[in-house]
Amino acid sequence: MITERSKMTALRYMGWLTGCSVLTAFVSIIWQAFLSLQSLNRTTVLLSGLLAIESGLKRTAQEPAPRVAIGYGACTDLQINATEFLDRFYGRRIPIATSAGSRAILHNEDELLQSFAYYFQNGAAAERVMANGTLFKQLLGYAKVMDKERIQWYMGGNAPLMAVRFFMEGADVLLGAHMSRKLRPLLPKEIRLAGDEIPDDDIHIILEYQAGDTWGSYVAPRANRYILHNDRNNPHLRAVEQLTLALKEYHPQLLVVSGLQMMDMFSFNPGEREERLLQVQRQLTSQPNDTLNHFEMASYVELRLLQQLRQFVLPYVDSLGMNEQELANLQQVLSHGLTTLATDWNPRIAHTLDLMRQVFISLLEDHKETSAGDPDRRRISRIHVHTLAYQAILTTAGSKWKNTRAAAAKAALTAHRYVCKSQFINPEAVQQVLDDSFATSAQADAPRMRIGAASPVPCWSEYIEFGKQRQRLEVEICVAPVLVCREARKTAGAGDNISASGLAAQL
Ligand SMILES: *[C@@H]1O[C@H](CO)[C@@H](O)[C@H](O)[C@H]1NC(C)=O
Ligand SMILES: *[C@@H]1O[C@H](CO)[C@@H](O)[C@H](O)[C@H]1NC(C)=O
Ligand SMILES: *[C@@H]1O[C@H](CO)[C@@H](O)[C@H](O)[C@H]1NC(C)=O
Ligand SMILES: CC(=O)N[C@H]1CO[C@H](CO)[C@@H](O)[C@@H]1O
Repeated sequence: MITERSKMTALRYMGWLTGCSVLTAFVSIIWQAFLSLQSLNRTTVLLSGLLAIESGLKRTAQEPAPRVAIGYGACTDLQINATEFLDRFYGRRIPIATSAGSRAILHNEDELLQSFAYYFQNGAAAERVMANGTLFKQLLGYAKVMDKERIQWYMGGNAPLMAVRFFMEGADVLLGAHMSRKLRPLLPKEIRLAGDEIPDDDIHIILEYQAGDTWGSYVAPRANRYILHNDRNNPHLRAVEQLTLALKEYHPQLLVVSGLQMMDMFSFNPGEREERLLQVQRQLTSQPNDTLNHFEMASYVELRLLQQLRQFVLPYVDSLGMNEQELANLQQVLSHGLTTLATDWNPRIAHTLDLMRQVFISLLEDHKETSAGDPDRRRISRIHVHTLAYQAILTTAGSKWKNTRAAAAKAALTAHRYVCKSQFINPEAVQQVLDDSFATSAQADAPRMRIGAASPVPCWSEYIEFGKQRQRLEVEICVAPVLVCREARKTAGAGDNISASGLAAQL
């Protein structure tokens, strides 16, 4: 039997417990609020820092617009929600993601689903050839029966997207591309076009997903896209010759080469691809030495094509732009003659910087070995790597590239504006991915840099050693934090906007 007294004790004890948990909850709410306020405060500080650096880039009315030329190709992008599309048309057919999914060329539905699973679970961007024209048409047909609000058509292709971004940054732009009468009006009329009118543009199917989207048991770790194409025009770089001709008159400060990832071997007879790449090389080498040449990397899967880039393109450019996947891949090709599979989607800054140094050194060494016999070769002087969380730009000290810090800030802001689809940056919609400081290399004694109110975009100088004689070259490196959007709206084409805005700031 329970006595009155023990009842009282129990009640008192419970009251005390309740009091305790109320207090705990209260403290934890305050603590959460404090933490989120702190992070909001930090975001606001970084944002105003980035905006202040960006505002220093305004050109005066007297300064002539920089002239930029860009090749090659254009297409129409058909953007769809990846998981909705696959669930609707392929239902329960969810394969096991294995490295077999990394194949470059797809021939049937099984290969498509395997390949998508592989990249989706890694959150890695991918661009693949659907060699089966029947299946590609079928997929387009499927997309078209989806609700009108569910699919979106855009102008696509690296070259036109970069061209528009350069134009928006105030440049005078020449674009080398063939386009249909339907596509041309989507390009600002001020952009000059070197290329023919064609009846139909190539179409790219862009399967987009957000961080946390699920497909079967797979969960995407970050927002990204998976691109499928079956191009007839783009692989052949049909506008190269017309652009070369137009360049003679145009004399740009910057020539950008992009879109070469479309040159899949399945589109060519033996020897034909080398012929086309040789045309690109001729275009690059026919530029006067006051035109800077830039090559925009992309997702390359075929080792042979990467080796051909090393032979025909890389020796003739001053600058390279790429994302973290493309950097890892290029580093593997240059150092070990291999390609990599999908890598970490959010690599540490130290790791990315080390890969950038390795790529830079490989290219300097290639240059040193071969430039004596070929005066047209250029020595690399700029590498821009964009990742979800930061922008890193390396430039040779004393080179023609101006404003490296502002270029990194600009690229970081463009990344945010693009992915959030908003010109206005709302600190509450932003997620911090970076810590307050980072190591500049994975080596044990590497200095650390702080990212904060005093330096939202840390920059520093260092010496890069290369060659057997340990030659030294001074470089400047800047790293800008990206204010990552909590809810990604659009990722396809982000790289084009980001790279172009960084380049425009450096002319
Ligand atoms: C191409 O795709 C169609 C439609 O899915 C399929 O029936 C056909 O077998 C595929 N062809 C090859 C060579 O795989
Ligand atoms: C796709 O649709 C699903 C379900 O309708 C949704 O949860 C997901 O966030 C969407 N993804 C994108 C990229 O819009
Ligand atoms: C650039 O080319 C001009 C004319 O061909 C030449 O006189 C000049 O020395 C070159 N400049 C450099 C930096 O190579
Ligand atoms: C935010 C941002 O820069 N978005 C632009 C990216 O480029 C396209 C054109 O290629 C513009 O329409 C976007 O406004």
